[in-house]
Amino acid sequence: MEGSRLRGALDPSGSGADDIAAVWWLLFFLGFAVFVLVVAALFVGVRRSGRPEDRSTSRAWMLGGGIALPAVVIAVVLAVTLSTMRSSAQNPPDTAVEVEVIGHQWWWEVRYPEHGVVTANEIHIPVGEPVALRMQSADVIHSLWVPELAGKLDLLPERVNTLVIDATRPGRYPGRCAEFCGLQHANMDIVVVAHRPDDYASWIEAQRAAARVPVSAAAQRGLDVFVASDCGSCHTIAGTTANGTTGPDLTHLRSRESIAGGMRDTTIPDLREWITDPHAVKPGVLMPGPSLTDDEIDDLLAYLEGLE
Ligand code: HEC
Ligand SMILES: [Cu+2]
Repeated sequence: MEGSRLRGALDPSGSGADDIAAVWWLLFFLGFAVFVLVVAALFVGVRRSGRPEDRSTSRAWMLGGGIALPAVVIAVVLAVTLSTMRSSAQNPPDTAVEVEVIGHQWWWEVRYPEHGVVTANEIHIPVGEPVALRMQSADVIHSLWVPELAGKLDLLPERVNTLVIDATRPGRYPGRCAEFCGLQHANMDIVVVAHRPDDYASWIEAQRAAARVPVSAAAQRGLDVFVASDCGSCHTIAGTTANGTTGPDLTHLRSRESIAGGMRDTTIPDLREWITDPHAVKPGVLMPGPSLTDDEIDDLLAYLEGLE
């Protein structure tokens, strides 16, 4: 739910989700028609009860309603489902925008190999263009589901699965991990942001840049803390010596809308809460617990605040 608009798979904004919604409505109306038919037959049966039975009519009902009708309904549903599955598994066109999505416990790494851009928990795409998501897992099986844009597809270790998505209108489309992947599976959200082409180009441009250099003494001390306390063994900040890849890239941390798979915002109070004790926010998280003094945390925040 966002605002007063009910959102989900039945409010599609992408071709993949359009096809799936069409199948859903077909199933719904077929099911409804069969239901009406059965209820009508029940009424007729009740009204006729006690009257002598006409064998040939009841045989016609049995053959028609019990065999022919279900066979036709199931054949139609099977054909439509198979053809939708086929079209949703089609290879992307050569012109598709290439994006790599890597599932981690419990966050999403998102890479744009053509631009050298790396981000987390957000996929930015140009509206109206096919986008090939090359998906893989760094650990266990995850599954990407953005109901308004496409169906689900698993992210497996050591195998790349491709999901082609497109967005027919600009906007933000929430998604989540749809395959139980451990303790914090429910806190592994993602958002697809579909931009107009110009906005997409400027987003890419901004993300390509190295991190802002510290502008205050506190921020400089924060960068030193970041490097000295080994944050950089798990996190990359482009333009610094921090180049770890087991945690989210923080180069443009504050350009994102959330941290920790959607659990908190990128505001300073939320970042403070996270850095002070990530396990209090997300129990089991694969980031070490508190080890910093209050002063170090202040300095770190002064530095992280500038990572826009
Ligand atoms: C052992 C690896 C590791 C170390 C060391 C580590 N982190 Fe993390 N960090 C992670 C992981 C993994 C996540 C993502 C957790 C999740 O969302 O489930 C994370 C998330 C974050 C986030 C939120 C980013 C986002 O987009 O969700 C920030 C900010 C952060 N870490 C800062 C730090 C700082 C500052 C330090 C040093 C004090 C540090 N980390 C040390 C692994 C690490
Ligand atoms: Cu997952």
